[in-house]
Amino acid sequence: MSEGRLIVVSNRIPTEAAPSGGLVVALHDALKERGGVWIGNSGKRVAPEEAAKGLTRIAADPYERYSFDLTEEEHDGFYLGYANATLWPLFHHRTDLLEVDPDQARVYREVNERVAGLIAEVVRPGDVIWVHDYHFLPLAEALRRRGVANRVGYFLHIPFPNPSDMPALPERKLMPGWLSSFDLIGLQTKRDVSNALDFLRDNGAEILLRGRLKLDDRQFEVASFPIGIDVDGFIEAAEKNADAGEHLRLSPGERLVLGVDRLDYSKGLPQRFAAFGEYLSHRPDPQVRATLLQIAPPSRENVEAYKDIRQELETITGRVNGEMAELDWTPIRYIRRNIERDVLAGLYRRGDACLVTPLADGMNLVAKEFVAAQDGADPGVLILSHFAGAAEQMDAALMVNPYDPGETAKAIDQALSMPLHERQARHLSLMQSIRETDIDWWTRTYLAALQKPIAPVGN
Ligand code: ADQ
Repeated sequence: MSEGRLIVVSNRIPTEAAPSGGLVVALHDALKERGGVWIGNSGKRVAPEEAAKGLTRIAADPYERYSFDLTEEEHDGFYLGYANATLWPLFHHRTDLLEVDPDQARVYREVNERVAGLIAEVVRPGDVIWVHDYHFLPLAEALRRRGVANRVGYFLHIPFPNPSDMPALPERKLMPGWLSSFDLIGLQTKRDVSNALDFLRDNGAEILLRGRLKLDDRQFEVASFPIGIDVDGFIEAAEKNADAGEHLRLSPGERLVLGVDRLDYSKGLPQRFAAFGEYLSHRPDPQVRATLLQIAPPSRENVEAYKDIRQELETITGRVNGEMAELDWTPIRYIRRNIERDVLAGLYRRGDACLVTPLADGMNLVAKEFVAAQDGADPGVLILSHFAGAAEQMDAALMVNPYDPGETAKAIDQALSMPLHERQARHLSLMQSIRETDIDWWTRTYLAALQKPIAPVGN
């Protein structure tokens, strides 16, 4: 086991002394424990002279945090452009939305070069570097070019693309070199691993052992590490905030179906709203009142493909509510802002069902949070898309094809009429699965694999 520090690189860096949010807290704990450095984007946009100044130390204790700023051009080309208008759609199987823009691709690579230069200044022999997500695909290659020989790991939070979609990316020829410059590529699911292996094999990599590859002179590994949540922390928050549902002023007997997502076309929201409308029109007992509470704060509003989805959702909400609402009942309630985590935990607990119906999703932590927040004596039911990474582990959920509103509508009916013993049995099984790979398991297992020196296989 290496004695060096842990250096975490992620797009955004938490600025508060005690950050919140599952992933951020897990990385915070790992850094606190072994000492280290976190490097990320401040979120500030500055003039080029200002950005060129490099890293700003924003905290020194219990570990060092450094941020870098982006210029306006970098924010547009690196973040809004290549990361979110090219890679995001490609990796979520939406090549129809993919933007091709050579300037954005250039800026993406330039930012990665600049960040590699900043890391090279702080790294010491023995340190291990852990890079997060699709913003930094070329980072290890840029580090290697600067002579950084440390262990460098990568974790991709979103799905690995289907190899058959890869030709839509003009920079696809660079991808094998980007990936093979890391020592360990962590992916969410087995399906992602199999896509990555297929792609790398088709592009000249030799598979030495399961998960161990060789490309040119480099050996590296690819494996799945399904991300989890802080299960006990979430249970505690849900219990403490069990009265959060009272704010909703539901009428007696009214059923609550929840949806919680960033407003993103990958989350299948229009299909979900249509399915809920279909459930209401066909429900066997018209006396049953169910409300869909959808919490969906906007994200990446400056990316073209995100503009239509908001409009589309407002139209469906208007249609369903227009047809179904009563004086004292609004079937779809759509909240477009962030809700405090603790309140969210309490709302989950009040939910009779939760719709997690993405068209593509790396993992989806909402599915795990909803399960953790339930009262085991009278739990709500998780309705889960086959296309969420979480589906590989959470097979005791009601599984649906999110493209089929009829099937999802039936699942809503089944969830809301499910006998207590079945709800309890499903919940117990789901709790087991989220405990097995919780967030501590994830950081520990990933870091153990990253630190393990690999003995070269073959020649
Ligand atoms: P996301 O696409 O952001 O994450 P998800 O995994 O569901 O998706 O995580 C969202 C987080 O934000 C959850 O913790 C949720 O509670 C919180 N959240 C969502 N809406 C909120 C709201 N209105 N108010 C407050 N909090 C809200 C990416 C990948 C996922 C992968 C994660 C982690 O796209 O597939 O699971 O990273 O690896």
